[in-house]
Amino acid sequence: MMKKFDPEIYNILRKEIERQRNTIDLIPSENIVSKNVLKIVGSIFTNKYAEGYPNKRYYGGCEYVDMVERIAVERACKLFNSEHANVQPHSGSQANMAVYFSVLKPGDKILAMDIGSGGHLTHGVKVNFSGMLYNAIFYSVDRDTGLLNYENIRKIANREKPKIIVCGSSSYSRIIDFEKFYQIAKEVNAYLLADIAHIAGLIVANLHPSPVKYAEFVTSTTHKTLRGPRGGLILCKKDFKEKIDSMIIPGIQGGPLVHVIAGKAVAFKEAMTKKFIKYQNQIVENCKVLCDELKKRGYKIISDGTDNHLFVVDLRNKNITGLEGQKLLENVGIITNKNLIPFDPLPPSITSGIRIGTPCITSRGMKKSDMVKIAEWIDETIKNREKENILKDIRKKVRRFASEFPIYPE
Ligand code: DSN
Repeated sequence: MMKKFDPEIYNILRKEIERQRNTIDLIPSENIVSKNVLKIVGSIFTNKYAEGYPNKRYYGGCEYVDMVERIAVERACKLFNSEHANVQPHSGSQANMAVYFSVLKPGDKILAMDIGSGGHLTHGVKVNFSGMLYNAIFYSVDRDTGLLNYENIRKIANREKPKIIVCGSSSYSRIIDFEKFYQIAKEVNAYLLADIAHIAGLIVANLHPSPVKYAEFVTSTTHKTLRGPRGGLILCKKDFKEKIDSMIIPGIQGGPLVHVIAGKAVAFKEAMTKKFIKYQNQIVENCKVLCDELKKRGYKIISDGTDNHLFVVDLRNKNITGLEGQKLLENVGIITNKNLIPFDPLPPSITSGIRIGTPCITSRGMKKSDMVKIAEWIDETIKNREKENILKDIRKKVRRFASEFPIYPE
């Protein structure tokens, strides 16, 4: 039907399906959802307006929507052992915005990780609302080790007395000590916001410590390691329940995306299974192998390794920029993203690094032995960047290899 009515969009969709099938996706923030999540997100729940919360809606006809949202909230609380959950944020950015708007006034001080070290746009970057509205100051990773230096963070916090401390990262490949962040926040009487967008799945599987018992606020997306639909989530202590809920609606959002909330509920249920725990373990194992294989081939990794689902490669010793690396790899069907390295001399549009992660390829069923092949193709591509005949051969191999793995996991 779609093919007949709108061949233009239909054909683009076919092409995107082929692209996803025939490439190796190493972007750590991407994943592929289960058939169940895909189905419910494409369901008639998309038709319903439901501004408000269960039993307190501005629209009639919400009896089933109420059931879905209640289940999603209950499952999120159970999964993360949280006192309260709000499942309505459309994205991680809106989740962070709701937290800031709940407890900060314009001009208040935020202390967060700088973007080169792995912080996110919404952690106070100047061009983002968080940097425009608030006085953002930053901590970085240690220049020599690429690791968080908690003593240094403590010093900055004591000197600057921020109103909120933000921890959590989009490209830090090591364990984050949330307890230490909590101690620092308490010392300076700051709120603690832990943004676990990247590591939420790992936390569920106990492969990374959880910040939930420490931080007043925990925000996340639901589509990265958590492998749910594209969306956001806020977990908070019950004392902040009213503030957070009323900041999401009517504060910064209108009607919730009910079809996405239903998808979140299904994804949370999936995340409670043994299969999910096994999947998370495989992500981390794959990531370590891929990282080690690249190191063996002379690649410099920020912090010299990984404890989680991602790592950042410093490409300077290979004499290419992040942008060039991303393009070269994309040309053979390996999808990565250029990424700032700590203290990067190059701007974010070019960068000196690329970020690599394994959530997506692990969802497709790739295992440790496949990581060796992928590392070899990455290296061969970068080494032979001017030899079109070799690149052509790699492109063919990547395509054949990738197409054997499903893009619709059960
Ligand atoms: N864009 C996400 C990522 O790639 O990490 C963060 O929002």
